[in-house]
Amino acid sequence: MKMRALITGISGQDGAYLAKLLLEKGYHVTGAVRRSSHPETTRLQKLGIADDIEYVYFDLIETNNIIRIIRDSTFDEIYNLAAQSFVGSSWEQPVYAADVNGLGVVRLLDCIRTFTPQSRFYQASTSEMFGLVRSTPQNEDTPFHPRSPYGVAKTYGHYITVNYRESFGIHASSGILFNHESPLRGSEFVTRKITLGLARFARGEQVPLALGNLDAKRDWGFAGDYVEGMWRMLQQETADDYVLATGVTTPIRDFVRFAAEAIGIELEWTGTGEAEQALERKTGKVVVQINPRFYRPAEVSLLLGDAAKARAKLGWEPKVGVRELAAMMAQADFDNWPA
Ligand code: NAP
Ligand code: F7E
Repeated sequence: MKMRALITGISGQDGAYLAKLLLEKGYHVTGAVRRSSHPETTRLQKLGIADDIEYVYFDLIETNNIIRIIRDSTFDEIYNLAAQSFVGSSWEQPVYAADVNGLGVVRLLDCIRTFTPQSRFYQASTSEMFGLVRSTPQNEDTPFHPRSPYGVAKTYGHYITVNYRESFGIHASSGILFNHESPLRGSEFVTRKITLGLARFARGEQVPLALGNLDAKRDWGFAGDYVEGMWRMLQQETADDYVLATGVTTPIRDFVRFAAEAIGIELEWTGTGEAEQALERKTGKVVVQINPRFYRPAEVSLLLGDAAKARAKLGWEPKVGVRELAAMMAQADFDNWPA
């Protein structure tokens, strides 16, 4: 009998990589997608797996819909990757973020408790819960101090996952994942915004790329490595919580430099604060400029993860470092331009 997995958020970056991994392992994969006038399977098509998945319409806001899906099938593993995942817009739609990223988790968990308590559950938690970090590096014992409606909602999602594990014995694990990226990353996240902007510049449309806070530091890994960690969590005899991270932190400015170098753009930085710019050394043209519109009401300035527990208990290791990641993304956008 094939193992059966349900992936919510399958149309997103992680959903696509996880679906590919599970299909390679011989799983039957059910993909939960939101109905839309234009069904979103672009990423699954890019990985060549769109036709290998059974789709069900799903929305984390609609309890009855979740009940029917969980009641009518038996899933060995349920991966809850669905979320309003863009931190920036969570200040614009804070109630929606709370509903989907917070209450959505308990809607799903309570259906599992009622209809299929033997299913194993993965919750997509986040380093954004550490927010205004209390200590560095951050691990499973670091206290949370989320800085955005997104982070606050995800913190509820994390604790309700722990609570259903402790209350009802559900095999529910929470993966506290630091930023992970890929050529399939959404275009509003800073890494992909950078690689798309640089590809556009390199291809001759020399429009400056407008960014916000270049001093923020992130621990960036490759999404393909991180979905392997999700799967490993659900293969453990006992459910638990794990940090997945590379243990290297990099300012946004350096990610710009790594990506630019990979496609042959040499940069020279000038100015400070809102006047900071990156010029192409060869031509003096402006490649990057600052637009305060992209500053956040409250910033997460530094994230640096300690994944020692995942290394020891899951045997998980990230394989792709930040320079290689930036080069992979920049090259893909350069090769595929116009996107
Ligand atoms: P993503 O590309 O933005 O994908 C999010 C997915 O959630 C999409 O499939 C989206 O569907 C779906 N979704 C949004 N609202 C929904 C709703 N109300 N009901 C059902 N589905 C909904 O995000 P990602 O980068 O793959 O991240 C996957 C998960 O990991 C998210 O929960 C995110 O918060 C979390 N996470 C991500 C990172 C990271 O660095 N990537 C780090 C830590 C945690 P549509 O295609 O219809 O919009
Ligand atoms: O921002 C700064 C911005 O939007 C990273 C999500 O997957 O990872 C992601 O959240 C940093 C921030 O990701 C721009 O201020 C500067 O400090 O790429 P981001 P994020 O907010 O870290 C976590 C772990 C998740 O869980 C989330 O789902 O970059 N920044 N200039 C900018 N950010 C954006 N988006 N755009 C800019 O122009």
